[in-house]
Amino acid sequence: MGTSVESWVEEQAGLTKPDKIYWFQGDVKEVERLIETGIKEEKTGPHNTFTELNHKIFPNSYLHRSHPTDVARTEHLTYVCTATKDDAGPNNNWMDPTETKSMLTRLFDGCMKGRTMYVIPYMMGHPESPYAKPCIQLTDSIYVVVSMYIMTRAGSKTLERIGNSDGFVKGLHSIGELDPNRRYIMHFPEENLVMSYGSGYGGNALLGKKCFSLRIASHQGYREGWLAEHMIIMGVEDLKTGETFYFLGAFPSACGKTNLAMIDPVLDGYRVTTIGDDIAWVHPGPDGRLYAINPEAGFFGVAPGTSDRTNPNMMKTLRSDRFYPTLFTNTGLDRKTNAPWWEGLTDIVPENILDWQGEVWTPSSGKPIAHPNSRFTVSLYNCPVLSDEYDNPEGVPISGIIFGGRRSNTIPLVREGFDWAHGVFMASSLGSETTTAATGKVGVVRRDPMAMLPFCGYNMADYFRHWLDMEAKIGDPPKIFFVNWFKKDDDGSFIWPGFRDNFRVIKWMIERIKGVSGANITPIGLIPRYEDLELDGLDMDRTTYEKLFRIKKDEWKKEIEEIKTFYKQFGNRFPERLYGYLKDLDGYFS
Ligand code: GTP
Ligand code: SPV
Ligand code: MN
Repeated sequence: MGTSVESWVEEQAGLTKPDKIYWFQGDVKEVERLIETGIKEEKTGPHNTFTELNHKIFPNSYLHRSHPTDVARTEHLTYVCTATKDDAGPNNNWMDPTETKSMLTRLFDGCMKGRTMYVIPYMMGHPESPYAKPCIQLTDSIYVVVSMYIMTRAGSKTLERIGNSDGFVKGLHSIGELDPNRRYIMHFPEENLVMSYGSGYGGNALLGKKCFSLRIASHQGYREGWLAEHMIIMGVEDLKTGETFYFLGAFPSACGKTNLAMIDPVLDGYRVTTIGDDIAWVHPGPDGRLYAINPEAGFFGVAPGTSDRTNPNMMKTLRSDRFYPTLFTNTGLDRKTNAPWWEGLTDIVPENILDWQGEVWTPSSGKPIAHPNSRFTVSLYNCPVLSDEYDNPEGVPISGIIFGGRRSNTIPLVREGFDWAHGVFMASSLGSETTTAATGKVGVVRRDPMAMLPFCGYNMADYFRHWLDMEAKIGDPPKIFFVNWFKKDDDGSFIWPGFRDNFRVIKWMIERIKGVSGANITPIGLIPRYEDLELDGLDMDRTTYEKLFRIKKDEWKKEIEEIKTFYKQFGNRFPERLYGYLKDLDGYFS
């Protein structure tokens, strides 16, 4: 009799029928060999596993071109299969677990014939952390193995930790035929199991990321009294006093988390250090504060818009040669230098360039060069501002939580919640314009509470109650803020400069936490007065300030209606307390 891991792997191999089974050890020589194999893999159309890039420009880097229909998360093909539909809630697609399994059994049957099945043991979280979780992913994609090596703590050590227990999270993945009509990202939170078929894209295929660390883990957190969140973790050090304040920050996909997580402050006297850019596991600590860890070990970040001007620390991360390798997925390729290129990297487009599908690009084509959701996969250890606390198994104590969305209008640059519950209300009402991180229409406002709509593995009504109940478990709750970097002027341009200037807003938050800065009380929250914001070096007069903070009655009436419609879907299960805040707002604006 083998271990539970061995018997589970055997069972899945019996179903998928690979030619070979390969147990991933997790050493760098092995990864080099896998990349070599990937380079040689047969190219099917523009799809191609790895091409070596110019290591003088980006050390250890390789380009991956995905299947052209497999470039983003597919939320309509993503399901949470709990025993009852109500437990998944109106926020999730749902299918009966037994029916789903028989459908998936037919799909997975023999799907790895002629292929190798890779067994990836991995940890989410530092192995010594009380909050870390051991997992096993099975996959038939080398791109996924190499990505998991960068994004998680992967390798055979995890097998020792699991031993003969069956307390590990199971993930079965096959790229199948990469056919969008045969694509399913299926979650079984009651069994700590994910089955994903037909996609090789990050959020669909790296099962430690959104599938486990958010959907399954949020369900675990609900049962066990903690939170799994779509959040950055950053430290802000005041160089004068030596104090560090840790923040969590939640923004929907492609709305600025990576940028904020490693912001290079425009203001002197502060230093920001990064702990995570996408996922945080948050636990109430013994001292009554909230503690957060980043379960991941890498960044899977949006390439377009990333440059030395907007995000110098990410550019340094990509130029670091510390950790092998770095992947670029669906960027363009500068044929002269053999380096990746994307919109926003440089002002001038290189002359001899291939688009993300490997086609010669001409300005008259009107097509993008890099796919708008093209991404890089790079180790956290390459980040020049990685926090010393990143590897602290206990995590860091949180002083402030920031929520934000992408909104052309209505929502001001920043506001502070009156208290924890009001902060939870603001977060539960978060609306944001959709982006290319998920397939579907771009630029339409949808409610995306806590930036978790696509990732909450259970009924969001229960999730909101869980957030409200958290207050009683923490004596000293962090302040909650809500930001919008994306408000637009009548001519369609962003009013706020954003990026490194966002630090001006962070500074106000720190002063609020310390209790040394003022604010105006408004019906939608506490708002900085013009004089409360440090605007030195910015050409920003009171008129612009007005534009960023003006509360327009007609816009808010519309907002309130949209929030009401969203809340109503949850029926009686929805917490009354949040309706209370909405009623107050409604009363004020009507
Ligand atoms: P996921 O990885 O999808 O969860 O997204 P993310 O929230 O980490 O997104 P990211 O930071 O990569 O930002 C996505 C896009 O928003 C990029 O194109 C950025 O250039 C742009 N962006 C980030 N911060 C700002 C800002 O302050 N202002 C403006 N106008 N754009 C920004
Ligand atoms: C997101 O879409 O929020 C991402 C990218 O962070 S993925 O991991 O693909 O979900
Ligand atoms: Mn994300």
